[in-house]
Amino acid sequence: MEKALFGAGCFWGVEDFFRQVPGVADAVSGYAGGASQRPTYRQVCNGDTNHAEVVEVTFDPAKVAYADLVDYFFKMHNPTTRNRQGPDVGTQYRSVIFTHGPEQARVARERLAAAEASGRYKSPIVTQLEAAPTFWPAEEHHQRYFQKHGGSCHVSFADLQNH
Ligand code: MHO
Repeated sequence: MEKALFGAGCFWGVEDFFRQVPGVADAVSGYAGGASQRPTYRQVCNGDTNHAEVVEVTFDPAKVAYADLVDYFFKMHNPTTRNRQGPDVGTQYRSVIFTHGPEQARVARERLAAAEASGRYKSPIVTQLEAAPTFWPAEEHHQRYFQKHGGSCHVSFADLQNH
């Protein structure tokens, strides 16, 4: 199993999306990229810590390639709005790929360039690529949030298949 770490806005929707991708064993909502240890949702929401809402994806590389996950990442959110995803505004909603090692970094750079070249977006991609820092899992009530409560905030995996 390998891990991928993505920030693409509100983690409820990012987690829900990646759980549905074949080859993904687990997706956990959490925080990364800020200054403090063991941040809470409230601290991250206030924007004081500079953590991003992120999702740690555990996947079987024999079933789904990291490059495919990165392609899904670009398609399931808007990578052209800086520190904003739809109605959610703030640095915690930034578009970011935290990479584990040079090979993931190379693939992420390459797929970002391909997304940019696709002509899919009207504005330049602002997604940040950074080496993965510590991942802090979010509080239990933020895990599987949409399974527990219903709702959505990103394109669904099913809808993406029909495009
Ligand atoms: N607009 C969303 C953001 C939640 S997300 C976990 C809400 O507060 O309902 O940041």
